Amino acid sequence: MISRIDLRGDALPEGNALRALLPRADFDVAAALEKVRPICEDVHHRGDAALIEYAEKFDGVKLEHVRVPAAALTEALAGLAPDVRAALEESIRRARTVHRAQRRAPHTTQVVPGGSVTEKWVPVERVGLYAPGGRSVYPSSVIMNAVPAQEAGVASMALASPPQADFGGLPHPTILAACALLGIDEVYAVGGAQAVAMFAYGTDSCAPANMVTGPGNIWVAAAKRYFTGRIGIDTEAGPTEIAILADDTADPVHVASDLISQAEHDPLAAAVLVTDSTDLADAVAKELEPQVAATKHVEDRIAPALAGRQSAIVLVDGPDEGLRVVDAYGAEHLEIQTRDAAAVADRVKNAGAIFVGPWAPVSLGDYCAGSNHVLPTGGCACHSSGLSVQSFLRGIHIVDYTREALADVAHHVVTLAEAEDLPAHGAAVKARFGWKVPGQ
Ligand code: HSO
Ligand code: ZN
Repeated sequence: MISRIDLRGDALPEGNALRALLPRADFDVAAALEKVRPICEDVHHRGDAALIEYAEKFDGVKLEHVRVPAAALTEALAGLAPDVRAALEESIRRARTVHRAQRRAPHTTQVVPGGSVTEKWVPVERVGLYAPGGRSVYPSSVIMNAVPAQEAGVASMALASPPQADFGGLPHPTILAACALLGIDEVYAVGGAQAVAMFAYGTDSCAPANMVTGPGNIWVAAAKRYFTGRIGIDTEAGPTEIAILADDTADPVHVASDLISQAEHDPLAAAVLVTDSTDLADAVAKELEPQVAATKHVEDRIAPALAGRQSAIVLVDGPDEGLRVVDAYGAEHLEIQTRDAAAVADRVKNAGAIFVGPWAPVSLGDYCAGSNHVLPTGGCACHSSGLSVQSFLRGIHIVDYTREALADVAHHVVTLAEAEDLPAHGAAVKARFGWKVPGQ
């Protein structure tokens, strides 16, 4: 069911050569980009009329308006099962606790007497959140996107989610209820690439946003790529990944169930075990069989995800080699199930989020740890981080120098301007001192 990659014996190669030996899904956003371009441009030119037409074509729903009426949000909250409401509220509470602590205060550095640089943090003005509604309906992702934006101080926030034929053309009721719990009252029944285009360009019903965040399918990822550079995005978000670094102290039952938990998302989801214990590898492979057979989404997602080229059990010589492999892989989620797990976690350099020891499964982080579950996939953890308050803030430098402080450094500015053959840069300083620069 799951393949093995044996990296024992020879010394591990470095960098990209090691990365090439590791499993990873094909997720061809570039090809999808060509398909979403005309959709995005259609929304640009025809606005709401195009959105209504795409709802009929892609979602099988005839809409009169794309904006969800306020009463539908109130009704969805009233109809929410009490245990689901309590769990969502706890998830929001914990996420708020963690994200509130990420807020940033302005900081002034006195560079020289009379010369300072202050960094102030300003929230993005308007954000569009996307919540998928096809194979996946994730109210938890609404929380993970909205809470950091709210804690960052984003003043205007709207959410889009595909209209559902089963729910009278509204987005899924649990999504609407999560919005109501979070105080998001601007919601649109719009899905896919067209939702990203609606936020990027704006339409008669929806004001344009400065940034779009939230998970989605390959069309949403492609639309985000299409608008990169014009609006802010969080990440393109590919299929989910779990890597587990484990030794002979790990419980194979837990390891198998954690691998399956993320394989449940998508047939392209990746489940990777890295271990120096053949006993554990054998036990996990054996344990996967009955556990997979007993799961709900076995045929359509879990079995293909585990059998896919993106999933494997990777055998290594020892703990150091294991660490090198997980660092080269740069997993979205990395569990450490080894002896001294906290010390091992401390040595990891590349991962979206790290889950330490036997009592911190990825599912905890998906819902109720307080951490964020919008994390870099596809190896992007090597250069990017997950969603946080910082994602919604811009740091602006405020430069404040007195005449004396400028005079003091003027000759260096002029020298560097001349070295770069940009004499007008130097002249802007010279003009302030009657063209005679002190120190030159
Ligand atoms: N594991 C997914 C998030 C999620 N899981 C939502 C369940 N619901 C990506 O981090
Ligand atoms: Zn998950």
